Amino acid sequence: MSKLRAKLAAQIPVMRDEIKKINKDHGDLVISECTVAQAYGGMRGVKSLVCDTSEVPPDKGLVIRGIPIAQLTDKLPEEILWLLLTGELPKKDELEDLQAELKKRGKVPDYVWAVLRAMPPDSHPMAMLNTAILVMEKESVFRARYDKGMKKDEYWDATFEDLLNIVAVLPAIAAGVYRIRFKKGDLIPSNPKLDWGADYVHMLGIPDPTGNFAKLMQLYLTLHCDHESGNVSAMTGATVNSALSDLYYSLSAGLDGLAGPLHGLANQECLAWILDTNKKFNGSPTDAQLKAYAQETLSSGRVVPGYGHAVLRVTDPRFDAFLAFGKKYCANDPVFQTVAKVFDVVPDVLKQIQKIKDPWPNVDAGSGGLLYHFGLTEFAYYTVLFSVSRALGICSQAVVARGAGLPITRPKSVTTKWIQSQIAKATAKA
Ligand code: NMX
Ligand code: MLT
Repeated sequence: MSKLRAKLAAQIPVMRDEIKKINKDHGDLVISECTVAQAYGGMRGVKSLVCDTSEVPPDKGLVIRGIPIAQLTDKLPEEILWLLLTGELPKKDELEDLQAELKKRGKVPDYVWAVLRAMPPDSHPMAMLNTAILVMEKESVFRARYDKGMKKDEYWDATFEDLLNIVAVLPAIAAGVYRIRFKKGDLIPSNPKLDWGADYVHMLGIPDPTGNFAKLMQLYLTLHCDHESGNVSAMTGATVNSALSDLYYSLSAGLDGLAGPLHGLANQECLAWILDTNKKFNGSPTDAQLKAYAQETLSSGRVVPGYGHAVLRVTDPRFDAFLAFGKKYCANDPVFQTVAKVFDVVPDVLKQIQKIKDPWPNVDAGSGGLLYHFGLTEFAYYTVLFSVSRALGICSQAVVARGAGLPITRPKSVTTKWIQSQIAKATAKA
């Protein structure tokens, strides 16, 4: 038994009993309400999900198992995966055990490459990634065991098997998507000596003479790993998984949500906006030019990508981490300089618009300029990088949810007529 599985096998029954007791003793305690505006407004702020892998306090940003993300920026993604699942950082031997386990499972089935090569050459990289994950569904340990009558308290273990198998092959698949979609030549075989993130960098095949691109990717893969469970991709993945659709189905579905421009695709949109700005003004714009361009974007009915958030009310600490990286490694790059200038200028523009609740940058405002600097210039690919990292969170959330024995997700919808009848009743009483 791997060390991580052994740890989970010890923790999960305790967690399940704890949750049972909370429900039995305090199941009626009200923790949230839902107003009409929230029902029509994307359920913003309604506390109706439980997620133990991470939380996002609006005034702090991402906290993973009690540790703010700013304190985790030097960690490897494998360490983060262990932390998400168990609430602890792994010891050296535990980390090595997990890394060896992932290496053992790293062979991508040949049919995945056949499917990816058969896709239209102008397919979006996210459609390719999610198709590759979905086409591997036949490998699901969960489905195989379920078909043989697996018991409910074993669901987490089969989901964990799927997690390991998916996480192990994801870097090779994502690198393959890059090389096939952007015609970069042959696939590059995995290097068994490298850790998970470094191997991904190696398989992408982007020249990295200074080693700084690899450093950026380590940071990138750590920063994007999880963001509690109310965001579109996590909530979708969790909902699909709650129907006992296995992780191949649920991760692929969740990442379909990440491919939207208001969610993970904002990183692609954001870099496009920055490059347009530099093009329009023949290089880094002045503050006044930038302000006018942001206003023009807003008055044309578009969003300023990379800015705003449904939960955060401060600068995203993940953006801060990227900004600090850029200042250290590519301070003179004109694209990075524009990214930094947008941060100086745009929040004040957004603050003028009353309806915008968060004028500050989110994670997607900072990443693209850095990737571009280090030679990853195909920005339609950026959400795939986000996905490789976010798979750690979505898959961990599923293992924890199946461990907790959570039921199928099924909230109640109401009709507009019903809401009108409630309004009539409330008005009559007043
Ligand atoms: N530019 C222009 N308008 C904005 C922006 C922005 N950056 N942020 C919010 N608004 C608008 C929003 O569209 C809404 O307008 P309307 O009522 O006409 O529909 C209004 O302000 C109120 O929105 P909020 O309550 O502040 O934000 P909400 O929680 O609805 O949405 C986002 C959150 C993230 C979807 C929104 O801020 C946005 O569209 N930002 C730009 C896209 C982006 O960067 N997304 C990435 C999020 C992070 N991620 O990786 O997923
Ligand atoms: C994320 O990382 O998922 C985004 O910041 C979106 C969110 O949390 O709503």
